[in-house]
Amino acid sequence: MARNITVGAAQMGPIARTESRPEVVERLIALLDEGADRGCELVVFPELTLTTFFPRWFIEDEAEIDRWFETEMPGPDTKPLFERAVERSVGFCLGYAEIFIEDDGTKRRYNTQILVERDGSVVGKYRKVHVPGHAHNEPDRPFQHLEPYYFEPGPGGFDVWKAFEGTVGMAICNDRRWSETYRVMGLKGVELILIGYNTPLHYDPDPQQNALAGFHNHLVMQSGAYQNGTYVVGVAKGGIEEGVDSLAQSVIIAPSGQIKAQCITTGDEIAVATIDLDYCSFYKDTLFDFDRYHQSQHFGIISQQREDDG
Ligand code: CDT
Repeated sequence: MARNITVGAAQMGPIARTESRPEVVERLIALLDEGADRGCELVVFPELTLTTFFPRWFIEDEAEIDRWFETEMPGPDTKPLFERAVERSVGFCLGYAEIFIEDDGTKRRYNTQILVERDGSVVGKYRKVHVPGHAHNEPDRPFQHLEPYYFEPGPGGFDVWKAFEGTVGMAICNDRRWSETYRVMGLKGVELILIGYNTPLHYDPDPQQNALAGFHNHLVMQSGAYQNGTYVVGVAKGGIEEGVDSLAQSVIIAPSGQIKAQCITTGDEIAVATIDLDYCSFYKDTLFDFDRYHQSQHFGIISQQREDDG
């Protein structure tokens, strides 16, 4: 028995600051169509897919900030993507900036990703937990990375959903560097983790890491896949966007840790692979059989450390 599903890593090239949502959605639909033509049942888009990576600018005016965020999904601009997905019977995963209003009126901003089934229904929403960069204006940097200024960490942690004939989880960009991200979903039986990313090739706090950006990107996702017996799809918004060069190299990784498909450009491109979700069990039922071998009693510190540090 095999549980085959064809997935596409729908990498995007740069999005200009002036590019409108409808223009971006046209690009997404073109990628979705190519994926559908190549047999995809699920297409994965990057982090903050709908706009340029706006956290590189310090914006003070609240109305101007709000313009980078979505208040509904689908909204008028994203509806055509949902409609085309239903027409082509292709599911998708989409990253965007979300404004969420609590019942008491509190306004929250998250870096969010949703999983949409082939019938257009939203089956899961994930809000980025690890929010990297700096919270204050630092105009002397070559460019800024103000995610903590714009987003609060998602309160929901790492969930998994029954979808696409398997168990699917999500993470966003910096989350992929933390082994706990994968392990929490691994303990919940994840078989396919979908990750969008925007990773500048220049890391200002320690530029000696710049040359290793591509290596580290694959290192963390391949390890996460192997150590948890799961597929990982990592999808970039790459290329030179508003003067900032970002990593591309989007990939589909097998539970063995091997790369099954990879984008070769830094622009809009889809890498496609047919994956057998049953293949996860070769790792989940052997070396990484958590029920038999995982010694969770030694790992309490992982969840206590933040509280202990105050
Ligand atoms: N978007 C995102 O999370 N990027 C980070 C780099 C930020 S460096 C301040 C990443 O881990 O790729």
